Amino acid sequence: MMTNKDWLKSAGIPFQIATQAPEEGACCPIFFLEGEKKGVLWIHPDNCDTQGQILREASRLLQNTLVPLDPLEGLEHALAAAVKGRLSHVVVDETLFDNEDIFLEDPEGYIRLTPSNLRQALNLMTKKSQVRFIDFSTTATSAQKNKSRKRVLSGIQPSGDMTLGNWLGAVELWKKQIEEYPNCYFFLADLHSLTVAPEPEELRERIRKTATLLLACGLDMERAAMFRQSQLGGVHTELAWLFACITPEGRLEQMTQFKEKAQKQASVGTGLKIYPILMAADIAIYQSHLVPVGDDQRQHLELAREIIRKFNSRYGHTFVVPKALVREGSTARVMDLTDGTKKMSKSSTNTDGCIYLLDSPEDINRKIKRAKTDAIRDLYPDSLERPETTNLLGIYQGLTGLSMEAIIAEFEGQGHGALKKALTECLIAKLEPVRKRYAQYSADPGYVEGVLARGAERVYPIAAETLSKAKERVGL
Ligand code: AQP
Repeated sequence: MMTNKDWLKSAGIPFQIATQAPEEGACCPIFFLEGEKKGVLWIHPDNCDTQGQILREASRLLQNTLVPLDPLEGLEHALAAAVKGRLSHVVVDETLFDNEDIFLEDPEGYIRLTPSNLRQALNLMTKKSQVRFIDFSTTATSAQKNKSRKRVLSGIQPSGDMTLGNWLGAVELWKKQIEEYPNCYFFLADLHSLTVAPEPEELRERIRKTATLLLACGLDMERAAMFRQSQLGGVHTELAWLFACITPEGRLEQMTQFKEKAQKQASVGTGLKIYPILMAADIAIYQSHLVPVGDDQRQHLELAREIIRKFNSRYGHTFVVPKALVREGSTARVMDLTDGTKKMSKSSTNTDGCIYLLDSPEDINRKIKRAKTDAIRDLYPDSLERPETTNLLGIYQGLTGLSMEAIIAEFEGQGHGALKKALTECLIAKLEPVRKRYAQYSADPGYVEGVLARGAERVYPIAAETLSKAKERVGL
């Protein structure tokens, strides 16, 4: 019987036999789909837990036949069947091409292919079967493997006072990541915040305030690293230039955030448009695997993945292709209290629509009291018809961790007044320790500076190494 190696050899596809077993979870499993039609699915090991999506895709491709999913050991059945033209479909997870090496289990050991070898093999299959590429990895699942190797990176712009949106949508998620991953890097996107043209003194103060507030939120920066984007001698911007040279301008104009922010500015700086390129560089320079972001940043992250993949395919594998970690549920996008269709934003001019983390109990009370609602007495979420009520319920859910059913039951027959009262009490109680810790850290600016300096020192070697590799790849 023809083995994997025989087949690859006869097809003229270069491969290597790995002498050592790849690290755990690095082998690419293959699923054989047996329905009315037959197919093969190649999935990146990291994405195997997205079984629901895999099954949906498989059923769709196999024209809605119910598909049992059986892991296959080894490649030979799949390859042999494909060669003989017995497979109607080959479905390949695009994420496979993001790795420097692809490992396949073989009865005699491990076969190591490069992404271009895999492409060659697939090209041969195309002659007999329909080959489709599907990206199973746009967002990471909670069951990420090899956490100790994964780098988590996220940032925040010091473009105003931090809001409840930043807190529930990002910082609370960061706290969890620090507990789970030993390599978490958080940075102040001070270069990005120049896109809204702040006054220099104001920017300096906001940088100080944001760093202090992040510590006050309880982020353990002894375990994670916190630093300023502009602190590292230009490595972020230099990589951004390499990326700018391969990014089509038209993609930048499609970004929703650019369109929204450009509308608010009398004169639009180029920085606002190329913001996502700098973001791609921020992520790629640390070889980041996971990027926790609020729902509003999902589009930028998709573009970052596109840019990084383009660089990898043009110049050879250089960067890890990152995945978004988006907070699920109601707090993925916290909305403005006075307009439930607008995101709560720290740079918003309507301060009544935002709860800031340093708001006094009186401010919180006043803002929640004035928050827009509707005339329907019963409380239930409906984001299209009742965006403001949905937002208040969602914030309450984010703060209490209760299920929506439990919240609806809690306020049954009571209306918005009762919800607002409970929400106000909860917000005051949750933000009080943040305000206290903020006062403590503010009294010790040297400590905050020290955290930033240590963070920069920790991440700089990674950034410098990545940049020099990227420069070498492009011919510099
Ligand atoms: N309203 C929100 N709901 C959920 N998540 C949010 N984030 C921001 N607003 C919300 C998340 O907070 C992180 C840091 O955001 P950023 O500073 O990088 O920029 P942003 O997304 O543009 O946040 P703002 O507050 O709206 O800032 P400005 O007003 O300067 O544009 C990100 O992970 C973001 O998703």
